[in-house]
Amino acid sequence: MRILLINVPHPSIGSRIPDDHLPPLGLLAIGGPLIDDGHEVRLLDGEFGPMPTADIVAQTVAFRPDAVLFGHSGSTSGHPVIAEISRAIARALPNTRIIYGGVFPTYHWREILREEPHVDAIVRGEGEETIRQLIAALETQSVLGTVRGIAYRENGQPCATAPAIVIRDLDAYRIGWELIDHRRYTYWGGLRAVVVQFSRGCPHLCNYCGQRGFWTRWRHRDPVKFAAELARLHREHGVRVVNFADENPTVSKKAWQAFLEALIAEDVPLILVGSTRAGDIVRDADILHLYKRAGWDRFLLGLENTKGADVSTDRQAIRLMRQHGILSMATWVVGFEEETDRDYWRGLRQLLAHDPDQIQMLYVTPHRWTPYYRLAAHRQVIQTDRRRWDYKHQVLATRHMRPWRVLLWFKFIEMVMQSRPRALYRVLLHPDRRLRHAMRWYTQMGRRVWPYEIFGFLRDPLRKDGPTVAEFWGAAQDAEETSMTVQPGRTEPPLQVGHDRQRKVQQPLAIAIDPAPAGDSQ
Ligand code: B12
Ligand code: SF4
Repeated sequence: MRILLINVPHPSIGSRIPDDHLPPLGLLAIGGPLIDDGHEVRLLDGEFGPMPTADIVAQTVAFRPDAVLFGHSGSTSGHPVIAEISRAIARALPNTRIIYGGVFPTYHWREILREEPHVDAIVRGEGEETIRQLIAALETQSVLGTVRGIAYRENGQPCATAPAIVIRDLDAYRIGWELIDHRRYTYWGGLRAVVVQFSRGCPHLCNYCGQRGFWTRWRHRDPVKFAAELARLHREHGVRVVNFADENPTVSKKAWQAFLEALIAEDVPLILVGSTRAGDIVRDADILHLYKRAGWDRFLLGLENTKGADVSTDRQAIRLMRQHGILSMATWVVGFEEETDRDYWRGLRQLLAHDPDQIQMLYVTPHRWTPYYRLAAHRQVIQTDRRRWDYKHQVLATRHMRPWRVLLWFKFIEMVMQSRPRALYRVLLHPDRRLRHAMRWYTQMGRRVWPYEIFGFLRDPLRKDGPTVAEFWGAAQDAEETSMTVQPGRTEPPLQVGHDRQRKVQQPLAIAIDPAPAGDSQ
């Protein structure tokens, strides 16, 4: 089959502010297995430019694909753009199949299949094996109901098939790196870059996060093979920066140390950046020198209420990272219902005491598949443009503070944190040249984000009479999420096709049929 993967231009800060663009790992991850199955696969990356819809349609028509595949990592806020572009492509190429995957469609399949008749099928959960099966079924015109892990229409009604089986061996599916020209993709201020995943999932259960539900169980790639792949990307394609897509790559100290040692042995000058938990940094105090030798320059840490570590662990982690020459970027979430000026003041003081190198302020954004959604279901939505549900816009009203006041605090905290003497010293005079570059690059982006966000606040109308979260997005779906891991000893449920309306208890998104505990953690 001729298959076109489309990465649409995303309207968010993460896509529009930096001059850099990272490769769309999710699409490359499904592209590799499809190429290996003998399909002719291309990637059209609309983030460059950004490409107007008309150009994307014209290039798609020129390729004459049998199937067009959509997915975006900024999934919820990217959906309106995917809806618009996929509709336009379906109009131009009515016989081409439109397939959609990723986090948002995984959970919003019912609405999408009801409201967007041009979408033929949705892949739910991790896509590598499922897309192979789906394309094979389309090619041989088999019944789609036999393909696990998809949603489609049967007799005009949206329905989902049995959950896909969790991929046990992540090394069995390769990334379709040949789909990109590495010279186009950069990060960290113009350095050639890739996004990779060492592991999938997370064993923790933070209530606002959907990682555990989506990936089902924590798994990791073979540490030595993974290090070899990074080294190859450097040697053959000149890649300098590796951005880890893992939420929690360090869950297993044993596997992580094996990876660090393997990468050190490869002796490649890579810059590694990603996220981890403060508790894992403290746990790994004795091997942090290996982190640095392998190339780690920065970790993003969710502070206190966002990653479940306590305040002293957060502070200790930041201190340990500094001792080892690793930058800390702290995320701080605002917009909780009862917040007052006093909370912001306290938060600022706590951030100052933590003294992270960089901060990223975010607005709490309830996704329907997380337990937090139930807690926020009654809250009033003030931002009904779904493209703005990207953590960088206030989407929910708070009881005691008007949105302009929240924004003032948001910007004030950022300003204090980035312009205090210690931060300025690190930006201007950091003794480590690599880290000085990183600090300067981030500060430059911050300077561009500021007017963008303030202009956006003035431009985008906020609703005073908005719906509640439950009215806006519909019923909670965390039951679907929490039922995703099959307990040891339980067997695989039978394959069945059913319509969502008749189902009271949601079916799991994916099942793990291996009863071993997640990964080889700890
Ligand atoms: C790397 C990353 C980025 C990179 C993006 C690089 C790139 N070009 O993709 C950068 C830093 C630029 C970024 C920016 C943003 N990001 Co981001 N990002 C991530 C991160 C850390 C990893 C994403 C990833 O690559 N995962 C690994 C791949 C393999 O998984 P995947 O994309 O889900 O794909 C798999 C399946 O979903 C499925 N699949 C996906 N697409 C498709 C398509 C088809 C057809 C099929 C069949 C299957 C399929 O198969 C794939 C393989 O199994 C996640 C957090 C996380 N750990 O997941 C956040 C995350 C995806 N980002 C998020 C957000 C909000 C954003 C921004 C909107 C932030 C902002 N305000 O600017 C922007 C959006 C712009 C953008 N370019 O993505 C949210 C999305 C939440 C949501 N539900 O919408 C996440 C989940 C973070 C979070 N904790 O909430 N991001
Ligand atoms: S927020 Fe982080 S630690 Fe918590 S469940 Fe999500 S990925 Fe895991």
